[in-house]
This record gives sequence, structure tokens and C-alpha cells, in this order.
Amino acid sequence: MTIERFGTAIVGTGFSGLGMAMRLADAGDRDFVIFEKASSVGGTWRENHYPGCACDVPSHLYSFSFAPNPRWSRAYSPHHEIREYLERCAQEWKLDSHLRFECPVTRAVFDETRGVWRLSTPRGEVEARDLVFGVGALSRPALPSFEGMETFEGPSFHSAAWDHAVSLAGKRVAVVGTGASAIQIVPEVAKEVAHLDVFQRTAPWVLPKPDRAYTEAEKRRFERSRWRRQAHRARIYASAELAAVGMTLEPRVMAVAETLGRRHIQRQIRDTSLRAKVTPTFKAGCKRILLSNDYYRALARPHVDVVTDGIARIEPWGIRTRSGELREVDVIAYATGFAVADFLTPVEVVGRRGVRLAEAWADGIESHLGTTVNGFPNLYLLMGPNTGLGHNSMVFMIEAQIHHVLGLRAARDRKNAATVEPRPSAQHAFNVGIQKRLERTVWASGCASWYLDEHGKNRTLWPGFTFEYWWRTRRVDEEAMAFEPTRRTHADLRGEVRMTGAAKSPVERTT
Ligand code: N01
Repeated sequence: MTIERFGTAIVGTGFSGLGMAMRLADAGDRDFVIFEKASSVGGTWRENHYPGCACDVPSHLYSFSFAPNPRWSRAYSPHHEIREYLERCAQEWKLDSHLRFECPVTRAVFDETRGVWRLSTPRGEVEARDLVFGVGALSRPALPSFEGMETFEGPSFHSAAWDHAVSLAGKRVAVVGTGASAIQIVPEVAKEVAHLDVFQRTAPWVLPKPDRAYTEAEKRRFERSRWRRQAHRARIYASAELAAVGMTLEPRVMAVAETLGRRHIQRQIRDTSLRAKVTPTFKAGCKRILLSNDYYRALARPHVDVVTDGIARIEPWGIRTRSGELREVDVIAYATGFAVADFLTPVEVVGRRGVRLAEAWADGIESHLGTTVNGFPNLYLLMGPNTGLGHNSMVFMIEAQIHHVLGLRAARDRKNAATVEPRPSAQHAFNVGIQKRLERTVWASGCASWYLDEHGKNRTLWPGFTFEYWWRTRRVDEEAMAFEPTRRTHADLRGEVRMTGAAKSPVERTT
């Protein structure tokens, strides 16, 4: 059996995986392969296409700084525009020959003798010196486990697997959940259904969304002037970053958001009992703050009910609430979120001494700077533990991480080492520091959220300003890392490499 060998294997084709590949190509390194379980690129923007799906971070910031798009149609673009943007990036950076579609990586084992990762895929084995996971934290839909779910007679699906073949026109529909996905789904679905039940367990904080379409003149100006584009991006960045003050330094500041949220409810809902139902009872920011101009208005429509009784079980013809009432529905959409803590679960990752990543993470997912893990050399996690955000663009964090990965590899090569990984003491100190800071944040103010793992620890979010993360990742702290030789050097291995993928060539930047 021939084993293909690459310098770098990347898993995933969302912002993380594609961004990594684009930056490698920019650096003149074309010795990489990208594995994708689906048949096209796009990550979460390929998977999520439910009605109303759009980004709640402004597009001029929710895009690569090195691949600007002056022609975003709106401040907050719909999902298909973001997916098309990522497809364009893949084309312009000539990534086609590197992409392996419908080819999930199922196992990754580190070979200590040779200092390489051996990957198992349905199409055979591959070896790579570096392994980059860009699989995202929100890629595994979490379906609830209500009794009787399998007995439901009508169609039912998760928001991230929306079945557009099911027409909702004139039907009785239930949306379970009131998170970021649901508040986008509800206003759209309410337009066509006969009746809509929104099953709310916890009322979220929802603020007005400062969305608008860009005019043709604005788009032309963005095209002509790099300065104007960058100034616009910088303005968005700075105003988003302000929210980190309330979330991470002084949670009392979040009272401002609560005032805005209550005012939003009062403006869009007249019925006082409905107002009371949808008014949150936890500190704003503890769960993600949501943005919508039409969610409350949709809830106030006569054919929409907010059901807060709790779900007892699912029956063939509908949903039985804890109060005993049967809400008859034809279709159920579960907007119930994602399995966050175990985001690498579908892949068995085996590091030094045969230790599985799942074992290393038995007490919770931990890494150094959200990117590297002791015992797992030359392994890099993009959007890894504690790099998530409640207030700004993940693409900013992803770019900082990619820069960090490139820096780690360069430091390793400068030292003629074969592997790089964090020292246990550095990883420990990083996590102790992060957890200490997280104790003072709004996310620790008492609500239940997917930011917290089963031990109540926040392994998801970065506890400060994003520019701090950028600052800490801009240069490699070599004291924190262990660089080690292996019995065979990478140069030896390269001698036996059968070159695959595209030939090395300088990459033309086409933005
Ligand atoms: O998921 P969620 P989401 N019974 O976990 C409820 C990103 N995103 O898909 O709050 C009844 O936020 C649950 O109730 P509760 C964004 O980062 C981004 O909406 O736990 N209800 C909640 O209301 C976001 O944070 C964009 O009490 C149950 C809802 O389901 C993340 O994705 C757009 C339940 C789940 O809300 C996830 O958002 C969309 C049960 N058993 C999403 N289980 C952008 O625009 C769960 N719920 C970038």
C-alpha cells in the first residue's frame, strides 16, 4: 500500500481550515492536503442554511483581513454570501488540487520514531508532519433526548440539517429552543406557517441589530479605497471590542445591555404577559447576546405562541408539555445547539506513548493558547479550547492562531527540531491563569450555558480583549515550548516523500 506523505494535513474547510491553507500558500508552501467530510467547502456556512440564517457579526470584520470583500451586500450578510466568499477564497488561492472531499479523517496517530502523524481516511492512509484541525467548535448538532422523539409522525430536523424539501406553508410548526439559530428561524418561518409554537426554556437577551444594505456607491468606494475598507473594519472592531469591558472586566456594565433589551421588548411586544415571558432573568452576556429586529415582532403575531411549560415528551401528533397539554404540530425544528465540549470526538487522536486525546482531556479540554496540547506534538487546533468569543469576530482569533501556528513551525525548523509541543508547566500555567480570570467574567454570573462544560468550567471563551490574544500569539514564547529531535529527521523523511498535490509555486494574491 502506498502511503501519501505531506508536510501538512489540514482537517476542515471552514474559515479555519481554508485560512490555514491560504496562509501556507502565501508563504510559498504547497505541500499540504485538506480533508473535508462533505462535498464542498464552507464549514458552518455550508452546514447551516436554515431560513433566516445570517451572521450576527458584521461581514467586513467577519472575513479575512488578507482577503477583503468590498462587495458585501449588507452589514450582516446572509449565510449564502459567506459560503460563496469562502468558495471564492478556495478558488483564488488555487486550493482545488489540495482538497479531498467526502474524506473524513477518522484516526490520527503520532509516530514517535519518525515524528509524523499517520492519518486514516476512507481512501487510505496519509502521513503528515504537521496536523491542523480546523473543525470548529459548533460542527456537531446536539439533538435533545426527549422521550418518544422517534414516534413523531411528521418531519423533524435539527436547525443545522434543515430539510428544505419539507414545505412549511400552512402547517403547524414547533421550533424548540430560543438561541442564536432560533431567533433567526422564527421570524422567517412565522411568515408562512398556519401556527407556530416556540418552545422556550430560557428567554435570551435580544438587542436590535444595526443591519442595513450597503449602497452600490459604498461598495464601489470600498473597492477603490483600501484605506476606506480598513477604516470601516477598524471601526467595527473597536465597537465590538468595547463589549469585552462589560463581559470580562466589569459585569455591572452589562446593565446597559439589559436596559436596551427591555426597551426592545417594550417596543415590539404590547401584551404584558408575553413581555414577562420573554424577559430574561439572568445577567446580559452570560449567554450569547442575540441581535434581531424582527424576533419579538414575530412572537407577538397572533398565530405564534411562546410555550414555556417545558417539554414532557414527543408524541406521534405533537409535543406534550409538562402541564399535560398536547401541542399538535406537523413539523418540529430543533434549534437546540451543538455538542461543544467534545468537538474532536469523531476523530480518534493518539499522541505520544499511545495516549488518546480523549484520555488527556478526561477532566476537560485544555491546551496552550488554545492551539497546542502537551503530548501531541506538531498538532494544532484552530478555534481550540478558550479561544471562542462572546463579543467579536472569530475570524480575528483564527487569523491570530494561524499566525501562531506558522510561528511555531518556523521556530521548530530554525532549531532543526522535529517536533514542537507546549511544556506541561506552560500549558498548566496558561489554563490556571485563564480559569482564574474567567471566574470574574459575566459568563460565571450564574446562568447555564454551552460555554460551560459538565464540571461547570468555561473551556470555551477567551477571557479578555481579542487584541490581547493577538499580542500573546504574535511571537512564539520559546520558553513555553518543547522542541525535540526524533530518530529520523524530517529531511530523511522528505527523501522518501512521493510528492503529491500541486507543485510548489508562488501564489498569486487575487483579492
Ligand atoms: O444554539 P444555542 P444555537 N429542551 O445553544 C434550547 C452560533 N451561531 O444553534 O437556553 C428545551 O445557543 C436552549 O435552551 P437553554 C453562536 O455562537 C452563530 O442557537 O439552554 N430547550 C437554547 O434556547 C451560538 O451561540 C450565528 O435553556 C432546549 C437553544 O435550545 C451558537 O451557534 C448564528 C433543550 C439552543 O441555543 C449556538 O446557537 C447561529 C432541551 N432539551 C448560531 N436543549 C451567527 O450569526 C437546548 N435547548 C454567527
